[in-house]
Amino acid sequence: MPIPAPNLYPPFNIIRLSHVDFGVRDLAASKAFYVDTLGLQITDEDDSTVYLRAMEERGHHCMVLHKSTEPHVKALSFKVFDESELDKAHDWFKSQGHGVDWVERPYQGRTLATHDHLSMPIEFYFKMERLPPIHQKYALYKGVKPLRIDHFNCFVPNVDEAVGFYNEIGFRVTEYTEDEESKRLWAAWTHRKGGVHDIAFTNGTGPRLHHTAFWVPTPLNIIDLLDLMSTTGYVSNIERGPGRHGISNAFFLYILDPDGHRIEIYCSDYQTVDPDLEAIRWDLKDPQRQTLWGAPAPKSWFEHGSVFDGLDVSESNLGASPIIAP
Ligand code: DHY
Repeated sequence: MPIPAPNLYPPFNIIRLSHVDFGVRDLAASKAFYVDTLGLQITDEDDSTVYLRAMEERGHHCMVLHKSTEPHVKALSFKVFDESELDKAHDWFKSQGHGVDWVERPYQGRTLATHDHLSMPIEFYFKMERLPPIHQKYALYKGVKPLRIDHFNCFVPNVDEAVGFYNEIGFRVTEYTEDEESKRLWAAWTHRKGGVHDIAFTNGTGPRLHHTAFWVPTPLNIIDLLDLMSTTGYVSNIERGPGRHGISNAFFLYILDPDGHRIEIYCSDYQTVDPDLEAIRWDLKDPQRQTLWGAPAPKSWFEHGSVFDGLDVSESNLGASPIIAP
């Protein structure tokens, strides 16, 4: 299927991805990973929950960790332009038959909890508590010096359908991988904020979260993180990279947190704000689409993902063939 024409006047205006809420089994272990090793800043915490932000972020949190018996993802959250756009989002999801709920979320104004076409929990809000800037408090920079959350990537059983749904709510495709034989999408990168992606979709058992990415200042910060992780007990948490992606042209590293939630450290993609930007097509058989330098991704990268809370992913949701890249 060809990718859809961009929907330049969506039913409501999403600005960008905002934050992710992870269920984690051991808050102390997760803090050692996200705060002491990666360098995210704690903005609030109690015995069961930790709120984190990255160095450039003015909103209260880009990640919430809550104590849980099993690892899971509670929801993926997006910021809309203003309160009227939030009401439009509510009305649109309701009109499409998706469940809608107004939920209480600390440090956020009115928040809409709903689901996408695969029942993946997504939330929208327009207002979050603002914090003083810390991007020039250089004494606070640690770890990989994470600047901001950059994107989500989700495993879905049918990438064409996912692109269709998210295109309706305004996400525009920047790059995609097509299976030459079936002409089906194998993966697609879609954005609202003017980078390569806010949310990408990868063919696989789903919906599950493949990874959450953080933007860092330079590739050298990634090398420093590798040196740190490999000498502080995290060598087996390093999964793929470092390398340069073909798709997005970003410098990357994939690591796994103590519960197996995958984090991508991501540096330097390109601007995509033009409404008439042509999406870039890649052939599934081209090994350089993943890593420009040719190194293949490990098997775990195609198979391992985080489940959403309460969302059973059965065999029937296996992605279409070929589920694993050649
Ligand atoms: C790719 C994956 C990403 C990303 C950009 C490009 C391509 C790939 O390795 O399959 O997660 O952020």
